[in-house]
Amino acid sequence: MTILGDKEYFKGIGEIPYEGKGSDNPLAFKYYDAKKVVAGKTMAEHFKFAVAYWHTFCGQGADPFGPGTQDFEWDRAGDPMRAARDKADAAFEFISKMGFGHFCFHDFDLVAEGPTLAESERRLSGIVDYIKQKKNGSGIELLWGTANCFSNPRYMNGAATNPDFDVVARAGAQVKMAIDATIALNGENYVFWGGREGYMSLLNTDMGRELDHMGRFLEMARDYARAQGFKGTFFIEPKPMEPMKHQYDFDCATAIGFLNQYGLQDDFKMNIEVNHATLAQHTFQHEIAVAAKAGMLGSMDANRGDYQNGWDTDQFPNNVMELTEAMLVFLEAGGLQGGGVNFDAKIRRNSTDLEDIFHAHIGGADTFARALIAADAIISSSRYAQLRENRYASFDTGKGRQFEQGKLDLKDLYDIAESNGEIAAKSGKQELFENIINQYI
Ligand code: XUL
Ligand code: CO
Repeated sequence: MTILGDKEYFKGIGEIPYEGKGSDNPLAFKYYDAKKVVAGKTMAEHFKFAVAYWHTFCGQGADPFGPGTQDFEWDRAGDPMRAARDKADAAFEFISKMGFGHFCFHDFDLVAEGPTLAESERRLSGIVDYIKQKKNGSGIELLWGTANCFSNPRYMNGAATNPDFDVVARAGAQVKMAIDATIALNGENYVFWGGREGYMSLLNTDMGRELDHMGRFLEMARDYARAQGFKGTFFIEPKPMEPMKHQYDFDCATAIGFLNQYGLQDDFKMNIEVNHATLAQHTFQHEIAVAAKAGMLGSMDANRGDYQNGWDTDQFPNNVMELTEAMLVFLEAGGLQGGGVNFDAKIRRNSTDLEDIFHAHIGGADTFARALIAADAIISSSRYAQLRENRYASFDTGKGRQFEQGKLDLKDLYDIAESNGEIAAKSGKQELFENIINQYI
């Protein structure tokens, strides 16, 4: 089997070349040069760009007000296995033409869920065998797999946190099968996004019990995967709301606290999504910084929200300024631990051409690349790092140093304050910092 299936889906579009910022070719990278070394690693190594199966090959542009608008050829076969193979052919053709090395999936992105658990498992193992052959020698790897435990109506009250044990067991079966599929495809990581793990109303919810169930469920999943020889990292993908009013993995700080409480901190890290950070009233770089501080900066779901509305619009990244700020934290943290940058983003409903999918991913990769180059230059050539360090200079010597070393007590602080008298104002210089970012973009 070749990367291209029997049929070419993206006709007239070849491999996307890097042509540099002077190029006017809409089907070329202007900044993303996979082999270019920035801060000691190639761009391909820094990012490990992944294509999200669900948005790119399953979504058809439906919104709450109307059905899909995107009628793509791989979606037309009636038979579920035929349709799944067509989709895999289209996926591998697209990923290889983009020159990316990874993809991510939910179990039932690969193939439609069957009417019974046994039939679903039969379908899943059939398509996993097919994709395994396609992967062979292609250079395309699975960044992570996950289970969709939120779309089926059975999960309307949650999956691992459902008040009905039978639903929890069903979710467990699904996660087991998704872990099996991930391992069979040599997946590098496994993700949990708790879409319906939360509540709509606390009136009918025993939150403490649900959190305990979630902790136990994740422990079981980890133990099962490890027993099967899975060496990768598990990621929690925080999101504060949508579909639930309140989700338990609200943001990185909440999810990290949860992992520590349930003894899961050595096997799990964060998968941070830009639009989820925004919904939690955080910036993306805030979430990266929180995860990095805990040693849990695992992976990223790249996208962006919309400033004029408050939901998860999953648009492709295009804001260089914001992403440069994020890349500063990313580089200073030493990059991602095991994960990569997954484009959890979709073309707009009225983008209905096949080439729109290419434009979207090219733009996303170029924005990341441009931000990385700028952030690296800021760290290595500007006064940014020094200016920030200077703000903390009073902790480098004398009493400040003793404070950091734990050598002072509260009475010592009192004595120091008393002898100091009034303190002179020291500017935070935010505008200067902002100007430095602008200068290097
Ligand atoms: C939903 C979302 C998911 C996860 C995987 O907002 O981001 O697609 O990335 O389940
Ligand atoms: Co996501």
